[in-house]
Formats: sequence, C-alpha cells, structure tokens
Amino acid sequence: MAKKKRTPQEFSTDPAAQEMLIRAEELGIGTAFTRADDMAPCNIGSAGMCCKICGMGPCRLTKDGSTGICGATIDTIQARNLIRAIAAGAAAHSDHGRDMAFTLKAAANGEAEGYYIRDVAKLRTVAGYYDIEVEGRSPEEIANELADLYIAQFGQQKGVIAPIRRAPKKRQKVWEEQGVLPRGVDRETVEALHRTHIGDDQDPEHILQHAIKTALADGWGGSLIATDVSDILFGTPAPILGQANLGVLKADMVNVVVHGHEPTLSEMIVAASQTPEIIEYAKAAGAKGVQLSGICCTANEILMRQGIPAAGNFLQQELSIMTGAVEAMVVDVQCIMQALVGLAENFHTKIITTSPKVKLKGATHIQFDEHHALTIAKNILKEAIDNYKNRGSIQIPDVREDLIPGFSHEYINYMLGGSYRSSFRPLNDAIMSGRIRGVAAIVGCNNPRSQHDYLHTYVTKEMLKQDVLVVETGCGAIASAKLGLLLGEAGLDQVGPGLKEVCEAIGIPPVLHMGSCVDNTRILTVLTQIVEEGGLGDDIDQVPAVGLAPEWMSEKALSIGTYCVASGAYVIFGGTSPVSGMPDKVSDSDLVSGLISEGWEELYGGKLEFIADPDEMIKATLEHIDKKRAALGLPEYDPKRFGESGDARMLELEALPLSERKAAIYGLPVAGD
Ligand code: SF4
Ligand code: MSK
Repeated sequence: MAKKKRTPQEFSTDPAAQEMLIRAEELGIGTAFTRADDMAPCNIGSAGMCCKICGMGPCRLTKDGSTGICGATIDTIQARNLIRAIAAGAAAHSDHGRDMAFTLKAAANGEAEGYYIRDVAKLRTVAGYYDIEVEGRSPEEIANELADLYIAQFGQQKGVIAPIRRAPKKRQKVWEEQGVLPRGVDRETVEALHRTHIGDDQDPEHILQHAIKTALADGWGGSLIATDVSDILFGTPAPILGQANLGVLKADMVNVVVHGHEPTLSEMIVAASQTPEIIEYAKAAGAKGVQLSGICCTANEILMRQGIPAAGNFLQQELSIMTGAVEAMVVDVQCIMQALVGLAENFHTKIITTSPKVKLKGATHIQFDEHHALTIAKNILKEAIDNYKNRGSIQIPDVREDLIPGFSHEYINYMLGGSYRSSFRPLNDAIMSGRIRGVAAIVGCNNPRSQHDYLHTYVTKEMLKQDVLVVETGCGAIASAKLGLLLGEAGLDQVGPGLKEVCEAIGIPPVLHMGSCVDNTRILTVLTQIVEEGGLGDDIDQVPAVGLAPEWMSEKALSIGTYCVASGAYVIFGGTSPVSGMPDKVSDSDLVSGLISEGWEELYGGKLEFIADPDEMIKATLEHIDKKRAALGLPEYDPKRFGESGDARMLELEALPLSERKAAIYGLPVAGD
C-alpha cells in the first residue's frame, strides 16, 4: 500500500511554513518534506545494522546471530557506525573552532580586514584560564598568545587539551580514571577513524570509550574554542530585541539570507550592509535598502549579537526561497541542503557558496578570505542587489514574532546578581527551594520525518508548565522564538507558578536563547558554574538537569549528546535510534543501546537514550529531575507553594484601591469595614 502523503499542516506546525508548503504544492515544487514522504528510510541502515566500511560489503545484518563477511557482529557494527558519526560531528564543530582561532590570530596581527577584538574583557577572562599574562599587555598581544594556544589544541599529540581544566574538578578526575581525557582534537578524531577501519577495534565497549574521548575533544575543545573566539571577536551576547520567521523578509528591499554556521563572514556582511556605499547601491537598484536575515545557526550567531532577524530554522531554508523574495542565499558550512540550487532555479535567487570547503554544483562561488572580508562581503551584497531586478512574483507570509536572544553564561551570571555581585546563587537557590524544579536544555535540529517544530515546542511548553527552566540553542531555539516563548511577558502565561516568579523577579523569558549549536558549550559552562556555586552537588551529574534533542538529525547532534553525557548529563533524543537494531530478528542487538544508556551512566553519571514519544520524553525528564532533587536532599517539587509572591502579586495588589491594597499587604481591615 502506498504511503499516505502528509498535508502542509501535517508537515509543520508553523503557519509561515505551512503557507510556503501550500505555495510549493501549487507550483509543483518538491521540498525536504515531500522527499521525506517519498523516501522510506532503510530500516537496516537506520537501526545501525549495515556496514559499508570495506569493499567486501556492504554487509546487512538482519538475521539472528549473523555477521559481516569479516565476522563483525551487529554490536561491533553499531558501535563503529555510532563513533564514525560522532567523529564527523566533532570534526565539523572543531574545524569551525580552528578557523575561528586562525581568524583571531590574523586579527591580532592586524592582517584581517574589518576584524578587531571587540570583547577585551572576555579575552582577558579566557586568557586567565590558561595563565596567559594579561597585565600591561595590549589586547593584540594577549590575543596572539591565546590564538597560538588554541591553534595548538588541534594538532597536540600528547598530554591533555587545555580547555578541559574549565570542567568541574571532580569531573576531570572521572575522565582521568576512565582514560578519556582528550590529547588533541585532531588526534582523537583521526583515531576514531583508524579504530573503525576494517580489521581494527572490534570490542563495542572499547570503541564507545573512544567515542566519549572524541566527543569530549569537541565539547571541551573545538566547540568551546569556537564559542570563546566568536565572543572575543564579535562580542559576548547580551539580550537584544530580534524577530523570527519568514515574515522578516521585506517586499521592498533586497533580501539576503545568510545560512550555515560560521559568524566570520556573516558578521562582515552585517557590517557591509550598513555602509553608505551598499545602501546607495541598493537604492540605485530601486530597493529601499538591504534586508539581512539568517537561517540555521548563522541566524543564531548574528541574531544574538546584532539583532539581525532569523528567517527560520533548518527546514525553512527551502521555504525562504519559495517566497520568491530572496535575491541571494549566502551559505558557508554545515546543514546546507544540496536541493537549494535546483529549487532556486524556479525563482531568481542566487545561491552563493563562500567556504573553500563547501561548493554546490550550479551555485555561484565567491570565496571567503578573512584577510579581505569586508571587500568580499560588499561584493556578495552587490551580486544580490544586481539580482533585485530579476524578481518575479513574491509571497511573503505575514508571520513573524519578536524575541529576546543573547543569554550567554556571562550575561546569566550578571543578570542574576548585578554588576557588583554577579553570581549563580539566585539560580541555585531557586532550584534548591523548588521554585525552579530543574533545568532542561532543549537543543538541536529539525527533521522532516517528524512534524516541523512540533516536538521542540510541545516538549518546551510542557517543561515550562512544570516549572523547569529551559535553555535552548540551534534550530530548537528558533522554533521557540517563532512561538513567542523567548519573550519576557509573552511566554509567562504558559509557565508554572514558581518559574514564573523567578522570571518576573529577574526580568527574563522562561526560555533562554543561548546561541548556535556550537554554543552548547555555554550550557556546559552554566552547569559548571551551578556546581561551583554550591548547594547542588559537586559535579554536573548531580544537578537536576536534562538535555533533549527532540528533532535531531545531524552527526553534530550525536557528538553534542555524547559530550554532554560524558559531562554527566542525561540526554534524550527523539526520532529513531541509530543503534536500535531489530530485537525481534537479532537477539543481542540491544547491547550498544544498553552500553550508551546504563553503561555510560555507571561510568559517567550521564546516559544517552532515544525516546520517540514526546510524552514519554517529558515523563523521563521529570523523573530524572526529581530523582536528582531527592538525591541532593532537596524538598519535593510542589507547585502549590509558589505563585503568591514576586512581581505578579505586586501587580495584582497595585490594581486594588489603596485601602484594599494596605489591607492585603498588612492584614489591616479594609477602610469602611
Ligand atoms: Fe562487511 Fe566486515 Fe567489510 Fe563491514 S568491515 S563491510 S562487516 S566485511
Ligand atoms: S543548524 S546542526 S540543523 S541545530 Fe546548527 Fe540546526 Fe542542527 Fe544544523
């Protein structure tokens, strides 16, 4: 029987996406959604039971006890497939970090046109972690030494990568005992590939230990370096007003959408778009100016620092082009669909690739070079402006939502305590008292196999009702933004009483946008600071916190999930498990699932599980949070104890006549009684 095709409403919960999917249907244009309907996933490959590592295969293991031609068992094959995915994810993040470190070096030497050290305070703080002398030295001197140290982390052969020292002491000890302290970022990634070559490491447990080491080299290495350097060069994010969804595109302006992950070029495009030269050039072409917006994590990078609007998340890259109003989509690395070029042929949109690592057949390539970044950014914008005259019919959904992104861990620290006593104490206290039941980091991608944004937003809303503070990154953060959950007041009517009090008292949204997918390291830092503040245990695995990636799809997500588990977190992924096997056909196929769950929990205190049902996901999250609360001896979560204090109560009181207000506050009789 042919598989039922989904409707636009079944494809996405987002009205803007639905409108564009209807347009796609009318124009007879396919998208990732329709291709997902047409392409049934291979049930052997998706369960991790296919090996194509050597030319004797591919070997598909579907029968009880069967092995590959070399004798590899399903457990070995699953572990090998998983570590290879983690290594690819770690490589993607870490190569991003390496490029950022080289840009820092060039900027410090005055060789990077348009770049300078914008956040000297962060530079000095980061340098301090590594005992780099800061007193009496210029920012450029400090940056030069830091860049050298960071560049060295990638090729280091022996010892331990330096940023590891920023993890809680007890956690570092766990890693030392397990022998998983990463020596060098590249070394661990290369070894993951070596170990999984035909005829190498065949012991699933042994392979998975190296998976942990590889992921740690990402989370506490390459990714952390990427975040640090981005902040130093472009500024540490702080709350700023932004907008999200396709309605940010403008009918009377040249629309340039930047898509991918690296902030180096997109920041320069932002700067170039604001120069009189480019504004005049756009006006001469008949437009009112240039409207920049972003997709995926490039969107997050420029949204949280510059307030540049986000046109959407991963599954909206095609839909933004479908508006007919995009003159150019400028892409760098990661999460760029090959379908963009063919799709753009139906409209006038130019797809412009910019990274020396990423080319798409049929796209225009304008290679980025940090030494001439501003000039290149202007050339890209001029290409887009020249294309404005070629626009055909347009349809921009009138759907957009305000949001406040930019909650770096530095800002959270400041907002909790103020300028003179910045501290995580109020957050720890709120968790300890039960006002905040726990913390959920809801991160990751979209996946057209499930309804776009549904799992993200459903799980997020349920967490808020349960007084769980939510922090988000990546495409999940953009999903919440589109729903209005990243606004102070807007989200609060959907929030439990205790969390609401905290949000009102501090003046924060109930969902904190913490950046792009490479910025999940900010979450590690928050967890570390919570531990260091005291009262919630002495290691990350004791904090009542859970990580969730309900709509994951990328290999980077697997690396992120694994480094969070290694750091002590319970991590739940939605969708299908890449190591599920087929228990009805292969008897021992749950070995790897067990190793990454109970096995890793025993070794690291964190575990990785795949739970497709969102209600089960929520149940498991709350149970874990409550279990951790109980282990810390904290009071049982009870929402009835909260909701009667704080600003909300004050607002209610202010609405009363004076005599009643006094009566309510001081217990006095109401005048006239
Ligand atoms: Fe088959 Fe073994 Fe080659 Fe994998 S490594 S393809 S299981 S023969
Ligand atoms: S962009 S990795 S779809 S979060 Fe970072 Fe979004 Fe996932 Fe790409």
